[in-house]
Amino acid sequence: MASWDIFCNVVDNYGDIGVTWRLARQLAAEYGHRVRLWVDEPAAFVALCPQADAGLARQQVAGVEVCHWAKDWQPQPQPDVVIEAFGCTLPEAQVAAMRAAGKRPLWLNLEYLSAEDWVAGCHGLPSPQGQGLQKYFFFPGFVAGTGGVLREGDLLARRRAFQADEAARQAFLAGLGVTVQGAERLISLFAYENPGLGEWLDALAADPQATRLLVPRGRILGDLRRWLGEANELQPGFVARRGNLQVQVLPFVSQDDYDRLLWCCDFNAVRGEDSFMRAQWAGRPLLWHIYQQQEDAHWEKLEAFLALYLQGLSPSAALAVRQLWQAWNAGAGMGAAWQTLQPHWAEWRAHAELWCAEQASRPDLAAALEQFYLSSL
Ligand code: TRH
Repeated sequence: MASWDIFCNVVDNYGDIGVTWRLARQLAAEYGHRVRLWVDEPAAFVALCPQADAGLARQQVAGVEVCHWAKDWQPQPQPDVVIEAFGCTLPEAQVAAMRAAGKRPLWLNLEYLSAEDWVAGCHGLPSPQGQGLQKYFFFPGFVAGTGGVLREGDLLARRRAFQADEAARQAFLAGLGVTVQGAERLISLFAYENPGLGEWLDALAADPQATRLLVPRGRILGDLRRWLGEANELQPGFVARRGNLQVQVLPFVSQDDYDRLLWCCDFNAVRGEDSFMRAQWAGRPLLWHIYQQQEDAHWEKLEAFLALYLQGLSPSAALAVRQLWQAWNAGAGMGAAWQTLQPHWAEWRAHAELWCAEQASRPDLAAALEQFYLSSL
């Protein structure tokens, strides 16, 4: 057992805390490590983990000591490993304490997930920090030579058991106030603001196949409200029908329940990094709203992922999926792209499970971190 400190600065949204909270739990549960998670915005953490208390400076949750990373952070006893998540700058006092420590912790900068080619070349590289102190770049990724992606050891078994258990699915959905009518297709929607939403919803409303769209509270609700022509802000519990489309607004659920929601749906629109990965583990077709970066750098990241993900699909299905993702991220063209996709559903669904299995055949991120730590001893 070793001690790990993970530092998380909540930039915006939930991805930073979403990834670090998941990693912290896994390191504690599967490797028996003593893990402290330092987060500067406890409210963001509590959104994902409602049983926690945003007012506490320290609390033990799911085997992890979750601590408020306050501005006047004071040096702590040095752990064996320090993870600086997503280039968040460590407290000066922490860096000074590491320099002064007789036995220096392994210092890792955990980077954002990307499928770009350069990632494998940069994964694990050291960066000298003065006075003999090193920091190492740890890059998650989808291919050999990268740090892998987060996946708990029992995740796929739990997911498959849940998906095979119709009563469990119905009970979970009922807990959210969702009752599926007949052969309705279930779609979940988690996205940034998107001007392309209306075109997609028009297509769903006109589709011969009935759809129930489940929308956890979040940034897309404004676009949804405008399309519906509703005067008031949409709240959890809101339900409306337009043509063959039933829209239902859900609360923002715990991270574990969000997984279950993805497992329940036939199609998941996700965003950022963590929900994007979780939708892949759901083994179902997905639509990725990528986090926008300066100078459109996100487009290369999107295309790099598609170049991997679409391998094995027929050329026409691959083109249809690519066009759908491009339309969603461009915020235009969703109606036509949705129509083009229709003949390819069965193929995409089978492919999603194959992609999931292929990714699961690689070491996951926590295993790769553990290995890196052990090799450093
Ligand atoms: O919130 P995000 O947009 O986070 C983003 C990305 O990580 C992006 O790469 C990063 O640069 C930026 O933040 C700063 O999307 P993401 O990564 O999917 O994180 C959302 C988290 O919220 C994820 O852990 C799932 C969780 N979630 C719930 O727990 N309950 C919910 O109801 C929903 C919708 C999400």
